[in-house]
Amino acid sequence: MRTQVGIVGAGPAGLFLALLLQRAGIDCVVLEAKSRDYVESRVRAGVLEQGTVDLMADLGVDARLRRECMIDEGLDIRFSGRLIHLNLPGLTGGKLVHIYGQQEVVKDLIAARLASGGALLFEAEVTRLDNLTGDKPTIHFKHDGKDQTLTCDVIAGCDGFHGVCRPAIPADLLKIYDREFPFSWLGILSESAPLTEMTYANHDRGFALCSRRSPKVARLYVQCPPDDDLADWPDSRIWDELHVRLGDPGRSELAEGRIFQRNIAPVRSFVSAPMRYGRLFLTGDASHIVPPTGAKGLNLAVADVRVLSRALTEFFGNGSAEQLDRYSDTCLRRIWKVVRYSTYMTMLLHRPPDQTPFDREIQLAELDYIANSHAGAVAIAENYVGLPFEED
Ligand code: RFL
Ligand code: PHB
Repeated sequence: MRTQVGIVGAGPAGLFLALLLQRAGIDCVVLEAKSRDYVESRVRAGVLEQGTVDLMADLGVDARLRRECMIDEGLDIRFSGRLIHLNLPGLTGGKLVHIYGQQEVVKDLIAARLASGGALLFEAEVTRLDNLTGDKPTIHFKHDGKDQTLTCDVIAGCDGFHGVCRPAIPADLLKIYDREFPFSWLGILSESAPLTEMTYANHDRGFALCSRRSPKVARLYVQCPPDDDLADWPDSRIWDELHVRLGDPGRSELAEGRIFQRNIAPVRSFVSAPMRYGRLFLTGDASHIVPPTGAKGLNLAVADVRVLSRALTEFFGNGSAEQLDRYSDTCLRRIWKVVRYSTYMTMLLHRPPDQTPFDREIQLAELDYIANSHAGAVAIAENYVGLPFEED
């Protein structure tokens, strides 16, 4: 097999890239290790920045999003019995976010790719990359029980944090920045009405968050110790912690319902740079992870592929590698700002086990400052709705 761009991974990064390249008339093949059913039902993000929604509109894949998404104009932070309400349009000149599950985005992108006849192979696990510094890099993968190869002009590594593309870059050429926080997130989906606003809580017992997927489905998270597993968290314990941490000790505000999905995810900031090695370009979680407190991972993956698709359009259009050569630096400027914001929100809202009384007072003073400062409120709101694209 041969193609212009071999895309490893059919998460948001790989799928958005495939649709962008297809629109530019560039041939590409997407190889995904898991089954279609598996990737379409993987529950993760929910908050889409305007830039992500605009890109879906631009690609003509926003019809279901328009019908089913929820528009979020506010963000609440509860702490010490107090409430900070951030009115997003008021603080950002009219911007807001859309709530629409990542797996719904993924379903819409897969449907569009397959409807157009574009190549997208499921259960095609990439095992090895070859010849990355030559002009015909090769992908080795297993599909239908056979070892196969895909010869490309360029490879896009969109295979997430545990993929094979980042490890294909010689370790001595990568600078790794890694910060694992001493807590995880237990996340659930529940058949119950969510709170009316997106609500983050900093409580003495730890962080909690109430988001939603529909008026009848709540997406809820609580901070837990990093080595906890789901067996440590029977339903009653989850609800007890949610009520207390979200400031509902009388259990009258937050409705309970059947929990139909649950998982525990680590909280970490990770960046590997540069995002390029020869003809291999990394995007999204393959190259960086941000703590979920900022709700940015998917949006950052989309920002990377916007830059990469433009650079590849120039490269295949007139042979110029100028934008490709700047790809890593262009992306990393946004990435570090998003890592900064996500780390800031994480440290503002969680209770690390080793938090000193001094650190706790600083945290509460910061929340008090935001509650009373327009500048403090704007700084959160403008990052939450998504920073502008400087390269535009
Ligand atoms: P993905 O989604 O991990 O997709 C990578 C794909 O590559 C495949 N793959 C391979 N395919 C072929 N061969 C191999 N050898 C392969 N190895 C791997 C995988 O099967 C997979 O299909 O990465 P991508 O596309 O970069 O997308 C990144 C996002 O998924 C991620 O950043 C977000 O989910 C992060 N995130 C959030 N982001 C937001 O923008 N807003 C949010 O509200 C938000 N909430 C979250 C989150 C992540 C969370 N978890 C689970 C860590 C909430 C949580 C709890
Ligand atoms: C979600 O809806 O899954 C969600 C919302 C806000 C976050 C993270 C995840 O910060």
